[in-house]
Amino acid sequence: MIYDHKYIEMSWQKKWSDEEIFKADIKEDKEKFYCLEMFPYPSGKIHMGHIRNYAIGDVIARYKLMKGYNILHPMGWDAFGLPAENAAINSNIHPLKWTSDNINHMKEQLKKLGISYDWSKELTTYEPSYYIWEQKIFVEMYNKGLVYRKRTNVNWCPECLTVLANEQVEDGKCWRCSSEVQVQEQYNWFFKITSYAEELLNDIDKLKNWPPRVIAMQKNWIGKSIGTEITFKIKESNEKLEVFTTRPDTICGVTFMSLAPEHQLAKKLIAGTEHERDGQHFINSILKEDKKVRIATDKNKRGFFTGKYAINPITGYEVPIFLANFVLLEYGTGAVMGVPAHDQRDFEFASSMGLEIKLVIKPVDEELNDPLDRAFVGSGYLVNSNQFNDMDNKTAISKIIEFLENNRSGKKTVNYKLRDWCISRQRYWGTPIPIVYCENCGAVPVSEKDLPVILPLNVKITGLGNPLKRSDAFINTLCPSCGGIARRETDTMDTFVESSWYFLRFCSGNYDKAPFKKEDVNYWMPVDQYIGGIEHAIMHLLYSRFYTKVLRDLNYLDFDEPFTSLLTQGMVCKETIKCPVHGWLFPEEVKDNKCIKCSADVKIGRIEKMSKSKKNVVDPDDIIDNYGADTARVFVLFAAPPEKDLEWSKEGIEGAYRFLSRVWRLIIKNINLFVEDVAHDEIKSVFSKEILYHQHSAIKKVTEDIERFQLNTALAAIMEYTNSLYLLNDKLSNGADRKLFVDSLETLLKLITPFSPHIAEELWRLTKHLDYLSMEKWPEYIQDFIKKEETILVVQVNGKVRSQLNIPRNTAKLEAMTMARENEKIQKYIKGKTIIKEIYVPNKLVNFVIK
Ligand code: ANZ
Ligand code: ZN
Repeated sequence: MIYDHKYIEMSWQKKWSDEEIFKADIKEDKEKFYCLEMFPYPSGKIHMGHIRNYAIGDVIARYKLMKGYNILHPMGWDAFGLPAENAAINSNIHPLKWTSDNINHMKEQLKKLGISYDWSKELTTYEPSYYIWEQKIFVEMYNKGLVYRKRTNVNWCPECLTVLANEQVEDGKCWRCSSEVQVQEQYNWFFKITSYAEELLNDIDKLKNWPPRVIAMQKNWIGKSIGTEITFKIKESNEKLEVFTTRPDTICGVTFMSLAPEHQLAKKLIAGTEHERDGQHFINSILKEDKKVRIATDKNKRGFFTGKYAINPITGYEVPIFLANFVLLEYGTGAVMGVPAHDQRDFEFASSMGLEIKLVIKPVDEELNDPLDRAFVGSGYLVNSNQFNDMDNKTAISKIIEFLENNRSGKKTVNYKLRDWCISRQRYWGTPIPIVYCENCGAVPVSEKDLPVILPLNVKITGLGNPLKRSDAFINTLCPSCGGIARRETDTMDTFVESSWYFLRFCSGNYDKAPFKKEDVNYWMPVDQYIGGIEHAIMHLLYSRFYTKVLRDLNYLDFDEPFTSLLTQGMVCKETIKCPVHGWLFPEEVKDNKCIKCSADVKIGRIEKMSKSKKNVVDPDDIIDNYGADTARVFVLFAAPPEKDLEWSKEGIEGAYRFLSRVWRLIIKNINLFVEDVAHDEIKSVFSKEILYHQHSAIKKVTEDIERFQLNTALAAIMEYTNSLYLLNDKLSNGADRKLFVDSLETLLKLITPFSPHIAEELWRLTKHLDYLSMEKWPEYIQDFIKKEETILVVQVNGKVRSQLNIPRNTAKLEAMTMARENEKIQKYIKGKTIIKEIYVPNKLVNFVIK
């Protein structure tokens, strides 16, 4: 009987699906386990990264199922978003058709992997039955004051004709199309995520099973900072300048002020002065700079003197006010008091502008260069600071705050780097924002009974602007409040909104009375294991955490955090080939290490993340066709621990296939043992104990490794176990041992089930089992069988007994000899001598012959 993976995989996928064995239902008497992989964007085809993500998830889901948990393991489609619209522009296919075709294809591919999904809960975010609830929640958030509309400077991509979130701007370029991002002022809708900043930060403590790296990224993004807001009067003006500082102790060292060029005071300060034109020019030039570059310490500081002065509330000194590129509008108050002696950016700015550098903190046991060659940022005591002189700077902070508060020119504050979430997109293929604009009433949310606001399918997508703006049928409506003529909002929601709650919707399948049932989410949530890429470490996870808290406050659910445990899997990489003339090449474009186009020597070997542009992708379909899904799964799981990058190799695939074939042959050649009727005698023989030893050691190792997500070493242990079974197989004799051996073969099949479920099920059925192996109980190990019996090893030197050691029975020769040689007593005899012969009798004796 040969291992016919194609037939086996097809037939088991059909059985599992026909009998719905992975269908999830609430069972109050059972402990639940919600296993979730980040749902994919239906871009067209499954890639190796998906296979890895889903294979890892499936091992965990199937393992927990066998451990007796009630499992929820769903799958769906993050189906709104730009690529569909771009496909419409480029190939004139409707986004709906493009996306749904992709979904159908990818679903076929996914089904061929044999993942234990409950497909009955499948969801697709472009369905009105999904986004209706998103719109309802939007309205509820609006009514609660968690949504607002504001005119802001936004990052505008001139290519995609859309606003980009800060996170979507990379090096001043659009993350999608790499065009230069522009700054534009326009109305946008925001979710008030900042009102949850403190809770989002504090609740990180509840995320015990999240990777430390992701936790650090979340904390950083929220960016809490405790400081002081100080008010400086502006000379000969009624205006005031508010700054945010974490170092009020340095206030007497302020020698200039700097303002974000976008600050509302910037234009006012220069208006009507001789500086106006140059200042405006300066402002425009800064707006184009990338914000990350602006605040970097090593980048050129640029400033523009406004001609105005600010007055220090403590010293009364007057200092010049600048507009400066390194001050950002979004942080603090958008204005900074410049203390060049104690802040490196200010130091660089002052140095390049020729401004005064005034030392106000001196270290206790260190001499500073005079003049300073860089800012002194350490602690010390105050100098040049009037009544605060000689105080240590920690004390001075509270004293200065006290002084400022008494004089109404300052107060303690907390600042967060986190900004409100801009959720509007000037795009067609998304959830319509359920707002109408009425001449009398202004912006009014759509009434609940009129939801969903359906995205019209009948529109022309030309690539220019938002097609909804040209759809009269969509735009024209009546005001829900006064019944007058009104126009619909044409912005749609950021697709991150859909992915902020899909995991909740899964709990109630396709429920049509509400986004989900409270009792369902309270049973299934939080997700016990979430698995996905590190690229979602910030936005998606933060937004989902925020949305969960909002829904809690809207009384939809009773918990605070959506994901108990998070695993971020590494990338799938492969060697690349590069021609000095033609760039990246496919393997077919190379012959004898030369480019077939130009015969130049190519460079082979740089390992890169698989990507179409680098021509190093592998099509999962080919592997599944040629080797089978089980092989593909075993390969990706064995080649690296889940969180590390994985390097593709053909040898690896072939190795995985050989391993599965070995398992296949082992069972097939013993198939008759499974029907033999032998008594289960007492376990007495040494051989029986050996079988049990290997069996239970394997159970222990594989179980513990899966629990720790060491899926690669779990597989290594299974491979080792398979080898042991082959060796034991040759020594099989009496009836009792045969029974035990059958049992240990069954254990092997159970252990491989989460990794390669199809072959496991097939062999289970071939060995006369009628139930699904996928539903069998996970084996438990018995500690007693793993303990190795001890034996006394006599150690001689030149034939005389010099020591005796207790060692585990059947210790390998090398190990036994090492223990004997390193024994203290023996060392006395052999140290400095040459061993000319070593005699070894297993389990009994070692003799060193020395000279
Ligand atoms: C004066 C000062 C003196 C400062 C000193 C630091 C050291 P964190 O810790 O990240 O919260 N700052 C404030 N608002 C800013 C903005 N909009 N753009 C750029 N920089 C801004 O940083 C707080 C410090 O960053 C503040 O404290 C301010 O500089 C600067 F010896 O004020 B400091
Ligand atoms: Zn109205």
